[in-house]
Amino acid sequence: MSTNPLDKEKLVSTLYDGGAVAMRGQELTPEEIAVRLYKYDVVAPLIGSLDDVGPEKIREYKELGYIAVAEVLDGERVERSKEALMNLIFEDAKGSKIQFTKPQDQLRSREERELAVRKVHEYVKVDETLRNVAYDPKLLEVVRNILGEEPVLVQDMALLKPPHGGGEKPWHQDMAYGPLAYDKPVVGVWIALDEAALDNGCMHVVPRSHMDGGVPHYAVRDWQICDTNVRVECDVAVPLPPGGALFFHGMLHHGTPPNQSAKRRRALQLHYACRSSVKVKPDEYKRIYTNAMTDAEC
Ligand SMILES: O=C(O)CCC(=O)C(=O)O
Repeated sequence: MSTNPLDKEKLVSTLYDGGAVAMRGQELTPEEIAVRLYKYDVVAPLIGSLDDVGPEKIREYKELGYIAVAEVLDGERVERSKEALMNLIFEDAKGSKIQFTKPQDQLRSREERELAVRKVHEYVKVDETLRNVAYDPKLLEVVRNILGEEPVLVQDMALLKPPHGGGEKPWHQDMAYGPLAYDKPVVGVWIALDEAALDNGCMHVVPRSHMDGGVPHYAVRDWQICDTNVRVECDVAVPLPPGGALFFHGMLHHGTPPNQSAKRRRALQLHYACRSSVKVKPDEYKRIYTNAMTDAEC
């Protein structure tokens, strides 16, 4: 791959502030991405429910960097959460933020509008149903046991990967994104609202990769780990039923392949930090998560 053409100082401050950055463009087709950058033969086991997440499962989280739970939300809460999300997209965003992949004036039908939404964020402050998911006492208890102290919700988003071409989220560490760059680990909770399966872009993880600490990210197809630095051979896929959730360490290498199926793939993603955490300073962020100091190329 070619040298990053972006101004490094500007890139680092934009990323640290949570802004979008210009990417180099697509060099692989979605089909190539799906087969070359992901594996589908090893699948994570599921723990039944949040009640089953005892000390042994917390130890497993610490060792592997993740655990997956089959039922975090029951069927009724899944339906209500999807309805709440669709109301934000179609009725009234109420101050939440919606990211479209196409200009809105080109979206003529309801279906076109829904399929063009990639992300809805900051919904917790405006929607009660979704707020109740983020502050679910049993979910918070698991996060508290993982962190070993009181969790603080620091980010809430919904990620929609539409049928027939919803794009990949390349391999990355969540803490490499400025708003999550804290001095202590953050915990991500990714909750499937539709079934997240091998063919519609479920989560994929590299077990134990959180132990590597922060690694440099590059502006390629997204803010991501260089494709050649991903241990694809260790990929474990995490298919989930609706209402199932992945709890994962903020430095775990993870990604999602494109959705080439005819099915929707909608998910909520919540991030929690320790109450005592502080953000790393921009220079520290630059040293850990970028190549600005080493000039190592992707
Ligand atoms: O839901 C997805 O496709 C990817 C989610 C993710 O890893 C992220 O946004 O950090």
